[in-house]
Amino acid sequence: MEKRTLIIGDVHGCHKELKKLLKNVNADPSSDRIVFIGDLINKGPSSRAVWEIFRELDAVSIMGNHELSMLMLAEGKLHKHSKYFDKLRKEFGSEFDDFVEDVHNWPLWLEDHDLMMVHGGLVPGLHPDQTDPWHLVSIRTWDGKGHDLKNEKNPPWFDFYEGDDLVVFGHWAALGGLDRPKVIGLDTGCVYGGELTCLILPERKVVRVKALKQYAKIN
Ligand SMILES: [Mn+2]
Repeated sequence: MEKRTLIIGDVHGCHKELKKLLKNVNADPSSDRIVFIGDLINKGPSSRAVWEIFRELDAVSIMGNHELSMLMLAEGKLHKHSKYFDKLRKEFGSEFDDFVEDVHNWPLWLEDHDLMMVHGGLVPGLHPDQTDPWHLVSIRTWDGKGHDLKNEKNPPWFDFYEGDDLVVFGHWAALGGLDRPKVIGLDTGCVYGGELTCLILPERKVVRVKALKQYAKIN
């Protein structure tokens, strides 16, 4: 049997729901390839518990906007106050440096045969290696220039997508998931009281678990 690839949507600290989802799909690190689509941290109950599960699974994760901001703050490349950053430092304590080092190695996208995984999405006409990392982790809509990536008056980035790869992304909880022949959205807003989603390839099966509660307000 072909090895399964399990791709998990935006967890945002929802460790209980993650455990349940992994159980429901019978995730097995010795036989499954397990990929997170990014934004494992912040907003929800425990970023650290999610990271610990992630490490036990020997999984890989794509960089999310929350991880990229955290890295830039940790490396002193971004100067702004972040309540998330202070909270992460406190929560991870002596493990914080290991956590940052781990995240530092996460890819901005993963391309594998006919599969492309990215947290936000693809800028029309550009391969990810030609794209600004911030755009990859945060794009929702496309204005033709890249100045405003989340104006819902503009069309979503995936309306422009004409490639052959199956693109799997997260980041856009308000969509409630997306299922098009060549584009699958996995953020179903667990931390906002929605669901946590896992896509199983190659069968293209979607498994969801309901959030135990609403942990944050959607913005
Ligand atoms: Mn995100």
